Amino acid sequence: MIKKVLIANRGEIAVRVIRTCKEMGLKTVSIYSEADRDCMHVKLADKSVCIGPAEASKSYLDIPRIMSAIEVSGADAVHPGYGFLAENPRFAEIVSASNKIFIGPPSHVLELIGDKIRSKEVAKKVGIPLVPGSDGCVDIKEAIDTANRIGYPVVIKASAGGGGRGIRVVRNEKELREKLPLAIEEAKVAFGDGRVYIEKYLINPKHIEVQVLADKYGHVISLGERECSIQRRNQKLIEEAPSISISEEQRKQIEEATIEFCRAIGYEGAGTVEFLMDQDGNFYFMEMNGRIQVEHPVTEMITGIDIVKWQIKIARGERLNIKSVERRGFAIEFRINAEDPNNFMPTPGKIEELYLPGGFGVRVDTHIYCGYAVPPYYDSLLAKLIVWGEDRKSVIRRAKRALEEFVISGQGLKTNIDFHRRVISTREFAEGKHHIKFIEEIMV
Ligand code: MV4
Repeated sequence: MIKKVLIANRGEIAVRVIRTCKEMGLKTVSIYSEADRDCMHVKLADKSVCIGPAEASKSYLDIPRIMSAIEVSGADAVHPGYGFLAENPRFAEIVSASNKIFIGPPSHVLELIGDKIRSKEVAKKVGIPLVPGSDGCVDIKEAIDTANRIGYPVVIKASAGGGGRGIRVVRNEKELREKLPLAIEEAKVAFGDGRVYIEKYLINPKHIEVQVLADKYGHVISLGERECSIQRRNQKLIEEAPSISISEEQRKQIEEATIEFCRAIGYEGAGTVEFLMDQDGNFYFMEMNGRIQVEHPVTEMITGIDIVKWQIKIARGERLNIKSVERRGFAIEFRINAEDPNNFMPTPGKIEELYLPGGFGVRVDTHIYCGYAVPPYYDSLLAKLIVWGEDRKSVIRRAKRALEEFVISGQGLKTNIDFHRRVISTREFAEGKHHIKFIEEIMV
């Protein structure tokens, strides 16, 4: 049974989770650092525990402090949100060993999907296409042999990396000889695991991911794909569902591949399988993410399914009794960041004026309010604007309208609201021709 949930996170996702807990009749406990006393998640929860100083390593990332907060508050479950400890197998294990419920996949599953080499082995075994590359981890000799076989450019990836961390592109053998030892060293330092592998580097692919729910009894369902190609330096900026770049046939294929993968690893909870699609429309498995994602609302908007609610239901042992998932219309999410639109540097500061957009088909997930001071210690996400429309043309029109209504201002505070308006006004975006290098190459 779950009666009281501790939310081991901050910002908009903590608020998002608290809202669903309340609707389910569950008590909520929030945790906060000394920099977050005035945060919305602290105000909304039934109870709050200060867990330490501003630095994340001494607060939101500090497992003993969070375990103490769970103990003193009497919470019986923990929702980790995204980032921080969300995919940390050790945290999941400690929570379970303390007879508390971790709202997420089991520790051993997090361990497996955190290991990109093992994940790719499973994907290969169940017949999911992989980018041509090395068979597992490589030393310098195997790396050169692989690159000669598949052709340059190739990409070096850290097995313990993911989400764009620990990736290096190399264009010839000389570069490979230089960069492979650096990549191994860097992976050892960053992840405590120096294993790296090689893949053919895809030119201007699209990033497409599939959202799943899986219960404890082997039922896995797909909630459809999201297209997340509008990003900069591995920070997604705009996500949408469904993708307008794939056919019904391709959709069926990636959804089936995703379900096969989740079955093979005994996945539990909400999760996402990431693919890259090359310019000829071929799909390749990249990795699986075992958390609620920032962009989950676009899937909620087209399916009407509350993904956080299902995370909790699955964690308390309920069966996935969703017969079929209807999908209706199109949804787009814009990440509104406190950043300078020219150099993308964070611009923390106090919010002095705030007008949120609203109206039919508009959802805003945010923790900010007038008078709130955005602290410099954490990520710069201020709000997510999610817009729904019957077809893609109308969702873009509605998005323009909602972005125009959106006002956030304050001393020194800048946002990327106008940048979003420029992106969705491009022909490439309208036609769905954007790819992962769109911002760097076209929006300069
Ligand atoms: C790639 C790639 C090109 N070729 N793999 C970065 C995130 C990680 N999940 C996979 N990533 C990439 N893998 C091959 N073989 C380009 C990227 C990539 C990327 C992918 C999705 C979204 C944004 C990206 C930004 C830079 C690089």
